[in-house]
Amino acid sequence: MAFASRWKKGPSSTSSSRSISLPGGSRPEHRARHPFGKIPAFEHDGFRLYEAGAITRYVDEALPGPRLQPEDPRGRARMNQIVSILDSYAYGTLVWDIYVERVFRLGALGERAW
Ligand SMILES: N[C@@H](CCC(=O)N[C@@H](CS)C(=O)NCC(=O)O)C(=O)O
Repeated sequence: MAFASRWKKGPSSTSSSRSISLPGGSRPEHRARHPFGKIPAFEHDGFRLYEAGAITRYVDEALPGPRLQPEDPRGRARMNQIVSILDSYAYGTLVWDIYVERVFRLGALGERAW
């Protein structure tokens, strides 16, 4: 979600996507950007932020480009409901059970992440 929003807005910010699943946990420089050692971690003009929802909404509001969120309250509420459903009920299956197991681990992207 955070990466998709950056892609739609353009490359004027940085975020960390390197593998953090290293023996011993995430690197100290990553911990400085995300105290829980997770991804994504994001920086824009010296402003650091973590948590995908916060990053995505910031990208939408602070960066130029097409609006990513519906303008009307009901449309935004529906969007937030869908994001929450995906985070709460679909994330584990989609990311860890399917993407990580079948794409990442099997090297479908041309390299092994760990
Ligand atoms: N609530 C956080 C969740 C962050 C999160 O769990 N990220 C996952 C990847 S999508 C992660 O870093 N997993 C690796 C790990 O837990 O070691 C957010 O929305 O940014």
